[in-house]
Amino acid sequence: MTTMGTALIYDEEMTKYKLLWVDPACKIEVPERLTASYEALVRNGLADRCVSVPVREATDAEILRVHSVEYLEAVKKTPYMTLEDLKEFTLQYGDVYFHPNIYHCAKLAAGSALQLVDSVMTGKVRNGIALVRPPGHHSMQSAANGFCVFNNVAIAAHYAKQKYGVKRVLIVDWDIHHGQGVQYCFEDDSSVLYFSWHRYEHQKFWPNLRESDCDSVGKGSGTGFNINVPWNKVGMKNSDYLSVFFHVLLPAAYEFCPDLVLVCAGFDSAIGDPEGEMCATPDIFAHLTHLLRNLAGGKLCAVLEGGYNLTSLAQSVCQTVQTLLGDPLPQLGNLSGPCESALESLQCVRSVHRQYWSCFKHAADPPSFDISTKRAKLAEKEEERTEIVEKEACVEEMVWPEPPKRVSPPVRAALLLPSHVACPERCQRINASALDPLTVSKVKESFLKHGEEHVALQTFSGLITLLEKMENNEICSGLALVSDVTTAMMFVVHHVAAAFRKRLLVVCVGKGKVPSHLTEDGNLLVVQISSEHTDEQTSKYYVPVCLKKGCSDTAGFLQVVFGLLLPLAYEHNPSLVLLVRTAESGVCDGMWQQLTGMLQSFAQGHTLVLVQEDDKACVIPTASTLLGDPAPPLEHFEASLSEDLEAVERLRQRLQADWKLLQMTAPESGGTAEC
Ligand code: Q7Y
Ligand code: ZN
Repeated sequence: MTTMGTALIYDEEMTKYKLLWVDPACKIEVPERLTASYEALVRNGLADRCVSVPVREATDAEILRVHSVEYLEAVKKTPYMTLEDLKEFTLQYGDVYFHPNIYHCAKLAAGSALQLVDSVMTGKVRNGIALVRPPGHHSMQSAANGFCVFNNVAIAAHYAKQKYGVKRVLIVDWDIHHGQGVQYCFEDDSSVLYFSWHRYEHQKFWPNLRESDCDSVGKGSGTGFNINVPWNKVGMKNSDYLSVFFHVLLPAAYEFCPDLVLVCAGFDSAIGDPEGEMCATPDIFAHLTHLLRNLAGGKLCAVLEGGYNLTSLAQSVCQTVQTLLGDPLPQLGNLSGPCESALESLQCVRSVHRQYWSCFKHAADPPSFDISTKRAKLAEKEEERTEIVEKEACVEEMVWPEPPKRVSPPVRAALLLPSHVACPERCQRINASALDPLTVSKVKESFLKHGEEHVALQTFSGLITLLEKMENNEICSGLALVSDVTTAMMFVVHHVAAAFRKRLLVVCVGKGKVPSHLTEDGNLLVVQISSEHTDEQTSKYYVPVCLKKGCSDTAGFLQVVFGLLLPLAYEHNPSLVLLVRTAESGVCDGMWQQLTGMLQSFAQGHTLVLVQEDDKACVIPTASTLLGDPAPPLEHFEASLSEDLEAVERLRQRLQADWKLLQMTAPESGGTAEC
């Protein structure tokens, strides 16, 4: 596969409608939302790097897959209405406004989503984003709602199924509002998994629906295919969002195994937004996008929904697009654990879904306190009005640093290979340079077995070159095919500690000795996944995971990746990742590529992969992933052994006191969660 692009759909026409009368609820939905986003993409040189795809109008037939004839016919009349008629027409719906040009724009918005689906499904591009107005996710079969006229993403999901025979569509709605329109549309449909997180505050936040709570799981054959995560407090942070991805969305999404991912990409969930009042920073969207990038072979279509702070919106859009383009991810610093309220939500969602998804089979019971009591209690407190006013004032003044520029090193992947192994396309071959005499003597002393000196010295020198080039940001990632992977790993760990004092994450796949004795200073975190039982350890920096069936157990492996590895790695925040595949690791290429891809979330993509020489068949797939190609989708897999899941769960419980991102249950207080 050659490098494939990212589609960008934008048309100025969609800025050509606005609110024509006074309505405080609607005044935030302005044309500048689109121009600010697009101009930021242009300013950062991102628009130029995308494939520009033209808009089109959705046809009546396409719109009618989701909406009723009566509703479509009614909206069709709005271009001819007087101002008074438009106001009158608007009144029958909630939190939306009409304008003589909005019908045209709504057809373009839906059509943009369809153009995006076409571009991705025909392979013209790998992924893409559509910057559209009006948004879509609140609009229902026969009603406009929440600034939405036609349900762009729902229409796109139907279209993908019908035109391309897509069997399973995942819709990720990271907008801060519940896309009830999407939920209603696919409630009884098991071919569409709808995930939404949303500000809820025990039903006190708009649209105040009982069915936005986490116990709305879908109906009929669609039962289990609707996942709602309510946020019951404002001020949620990056850690809260990531926790929900690790412990809810990603396990379910991988088990669902979508052929296409659609994102209701609303950015009112970002800091500074007057609607969301959350505190997640724009760079979180780089990570959310990346974490979805290896589903469905990378086929991802993001369609703009909300986002009302123009600065926050524009930054978030840029972060999303830059990840779609495959640029290295920004490091997310100082992550804490999820707050107590987020933990309550996590626990509720996982417990209601444990009967539908095998990844949640061992989820804890729901929190012991009665949620409905809590809701009632909250309803009593009516002095909350003043509190809300204060909060809004605070949001106005919200400031956050602009995300730093994400720079791509000139070389994406550099390879250290024995001369008889060909270097794959698009990669750079690294030649070992001469080592200085001091290093040579040190290396000889500590690492060399007798008789292999020449080969090993060359390897070590090559590894040092790779590390230095990464340190200088000349290359992004490296892959070394070595004759003794264990020694090479020990060498790299020692060298990194001595020369760079970096925070290092070592992920070792397969059996063998690991540098577990070097973890005292907190700079080194070692996670080993193998079929080998290791004695119970007490260090928080050495995490040996045993899977009975080894790394070929896809479900077990994913449980480890989402439940342990990613949370640990995000919290450790390494500046270098060392990924090691020992001989006979048993890991299949598909899983290995998923792992390699996901680990590029860290250290601005600086990953050094070590592979045993006789495993040379994996050089091409590994290099492809390091170059940014999405991993192929995993084939259907069996649920993993109960005893493995229980062992992973025990490990998680042991570690969660030290690593807060591993937490997925609320403390047994039943009290008032504070954020
Ligand atoms: C719809 C939206 C779509 C609270 C007032 C309630 C609700 C406005 C609808 C929002 N301050 N306003 O943003 S993504
Ligand atoms: Zn929204």
